[in-house]
Parts: sequence; structure tokens; C-alpha cells
Amino acid sequence: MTASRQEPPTPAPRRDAPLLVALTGNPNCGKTTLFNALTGLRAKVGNYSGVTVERKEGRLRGGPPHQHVVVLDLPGTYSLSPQSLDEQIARDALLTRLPEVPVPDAVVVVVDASNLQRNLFYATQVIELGHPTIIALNMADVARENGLEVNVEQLSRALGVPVLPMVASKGEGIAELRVLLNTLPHSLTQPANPAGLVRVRPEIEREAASLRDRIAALGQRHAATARAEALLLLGDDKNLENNLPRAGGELLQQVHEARARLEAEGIDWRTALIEARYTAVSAIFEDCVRETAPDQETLSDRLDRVLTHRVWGLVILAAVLTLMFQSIFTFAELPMTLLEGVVGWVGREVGTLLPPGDLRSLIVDGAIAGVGAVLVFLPQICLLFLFIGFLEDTGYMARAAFLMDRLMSKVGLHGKSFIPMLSSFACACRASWPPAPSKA
Ligand SMILES: Nc1nc2c(ncn2[C@@H]2O[C@H](COP(=O)(O)OP(=O)(O)O)[C@@H](O)[C@H]2O)c(=O)[nH]1
Ligand SMILES: [Mg+2]
Repeated sequence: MTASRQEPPTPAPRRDAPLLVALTGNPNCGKTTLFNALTGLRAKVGNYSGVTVERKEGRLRGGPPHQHVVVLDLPGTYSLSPQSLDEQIARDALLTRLPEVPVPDAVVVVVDASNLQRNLFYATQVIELGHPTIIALNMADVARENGLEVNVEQLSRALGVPVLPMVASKGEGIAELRVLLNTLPHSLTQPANPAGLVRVRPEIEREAASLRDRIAALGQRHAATARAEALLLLGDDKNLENNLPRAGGELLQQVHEARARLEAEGIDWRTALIEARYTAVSAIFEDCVRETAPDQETLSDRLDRVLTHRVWGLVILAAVLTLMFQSIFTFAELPMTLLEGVVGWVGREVGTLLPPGDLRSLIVDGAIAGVGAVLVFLPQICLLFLFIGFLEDTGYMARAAFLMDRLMSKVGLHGKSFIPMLSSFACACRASWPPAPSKA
């Protein structure tokens, strides 16, 4: 492991206030799994101020005795150019724009080793911010299964930050991360050469330098973060306004001028930065990853081939749904009959206790019969959710959603909307099936 050592330009963090460790990474790379392992599931959940984005933080369990270390599970994001509010919060937290999130003492970028190239795109963006950073190379088991062999030392050298391989779901590699976190802030320095990770054209670097100085004057204390912010602003095609630092209104003018100068020099600022990053990431990937069994087909691939087949996939889906609904109606029959019996008995018993009249009608025909009519559906609903849960956990639901995407997109819906439609269809079915209901 080559952790690059360099004198941090800012003073050592205060030791009386808690230290902050921010977890960040692409969606589904294992951030929350790692968060749970580090905090022992004791999380404080709230919202970021003014928005309904979940904020999850907890104390590092088994951390240093005299130092409170807080772990923050940031929302997942694919890049620092956000497409949603969640992603915007993750970016703003890392750019230290949120008043409620202090400058992190360590940023742990959780990286899915089985999707390394895509994940490195984001990881390099975060490293460029210049915070003390660790790469948690998660899903090492999946990468191994897929025949990917990552040279961890080389990756660490290339990125200029420590890289720790791990399987968060099995607790592997967590101890090594704890060692680093428990000796914060001494164990970690800033990345070796954040500005050299992705080489951009000198013309862009020139424009970024003047924007960086303006951003620093607006209060961004870290030079590396200010440069990274400048590059993000320059290349941000769609969300420039939400990308401006606080009180950075006049920056807008400066960004437009910088872009105009680049265009005059024949440089496409929209693509130049993205291309430079892809080139850098591909080079790192080629250097650090060896594919040992590139053509081996996994079980998941073989299942995909059948289950998402244009014809066979639909046949299987129809069979699965028929089986599911048939089983629901068959298995639910006995508990439903029993529940109906119980509700009827309660109604009759209560009816004998009350004199005939409006009150009896209200209680027996209204309250008991009404609640009973809902209650008898409970077995079917429970079974339906049991089946849906099973299909989701086995990964079949995702394949069914993929299969339905083409059809659903014709009415402007996403393939995933097939799932709520399925649930509502089940309820509608109940109203008309079995054809002759046992009770009116
Ligand atoms: N095979 C494997 N699965 C993992 C690993 N880490 C997490 N997972 C699983 O990946 C899924 C997504 O994890 P989660 O922590 O929710 O990801 P998040 O979206 O980044 O918070 C869960 O089902 C985890 O159990 C790992 O190292 N190996
Ligand atoms: Mg999560």
C-alpha cells in the first residue's frame, strides 16, 4: 500500500470537535453496508436542512478513546455534476458548501471493484478535491468471480491515495480501514498530486486557475478544492446555476467569458474535460487491472440470456405470474374462509347482545362487516408481498422490469413501473377472481 505523504497545507484539525469521515461513491457500491459495519447500525437519521434528502450519520464504533469520530453516509452519485437533489447534496457536502457539514477529516470513496472503470470516474473527481482520501475497493469478491485481478499497490500509486480492498458485506477489510480511521488525522494526508491525476489542456488549466482564485476569494480555503470547483464550473453544461458556490453570482459572468475564450481557441469545453477524465481513467484501469478469465460466463449472465430473451423471457414471465396468482388464490383460500367464519361469528354474537335498531345495524353491519371485508383480504395481500419480495431478492423483478421496459416505454413509463402495476393488478384481480365469490 503506498499512501502518499505530503505536508497538509491546512493546520491539523481541531481535536475537541468530532472528526468527520464522509462515505461517498456510486449508488449500490456498498456505502451503507460499510457505514453499518463502521457504526454498528447505530445511526442518527434526519434530513439535510430545507430538503427531503436523508442524512445518515453515526459514531465510529470502537474509535479512538478520546476522540469522537462521526461517519456520514452521503447519498450515492455517479459524478460531481449532479442530476438529482440527492446527488447535489453529495456534491455540496464534499465541496464544503453545506453549513451543517464541516470540512471532512477523511473521505472514504467506496468503489465497486467489479465496475471499476465507471467508479473510478467519480473517485478521481473526489480525489481532486484534495481532502485526505481513502479508496475502499469494495465488492472484491464479485470482481474476483468476474475474473478481474486488481493490482492494489499500483492503483494506490496511480491515484496517490491509500487503497483498501474489502468485502463490506462479509466484514472483510473493515479492520484495515479502522486502523487508518482510528489514528486520524495522523494516519492520512492529502492526495499526492490531485491536479496531476487527470491532465487537462493548458488552455483549460489557465482558465481554471483564474476561476480558482475567484472561488478561493469567495471563501474556499482548500486550493485543490477551489481548482476542482473551477473545472466543474467550466465544464458544467446544464446546471451552472446550482453549481455556483454560495454568493458566487458574479462568477457566472467570469465562467461565460472563460468559455468564450476557449471556444475562440477552438476548444470544446463541454467534452474536453470529460474526455480527459475518461482517458486518464482508462489508462489507470489498463495499468492496474488484469482480466484473468475475460470470456467466462457467470451464472447470472446465463440466466439473463434466457430470462430477458425477447420471446422466452415473456413466456417465462407469463408462467411466473400465472403460477404466482394461482398460488395466491389457492393458498389464501383456507385462511380466508376461516377469517370469514370468525368475522361472521363475531357479528352474530354481538348482534344477539344488542337490541334491534340503528345502533346494532351500525356496529354489526357497519363496523364489524366493514372491517371484516378488509380483513379477509389480508392472507392474499401477505402472500402477494411475500412473492414479490421473493422475486425481488432473487433478482427476477429487475429482469422482468428490463423485459417490460420496451412495452412500458410506449406509454411513456419506465420498465420499473411494471412492479407497482403488478401489485394493483393483483388487487383488481381479487375483485373479479375467482369468478363466483363465495360471499357477496
Ligand atoms: N457481493 C458483495 N455484495 C456487497 C458487498 N458490499 C455490499 N454488498 C451488497 O450490495 C448491495 C448494495 O449495498 P448498499 O450498502 O445498500 O449500497 P449503497 O447504495 O452504496 O449504500 C447490498 O445488497 C449489499 O449487501 C460486497 O463487498 N460484496
Ligand atoms: Mg445507501
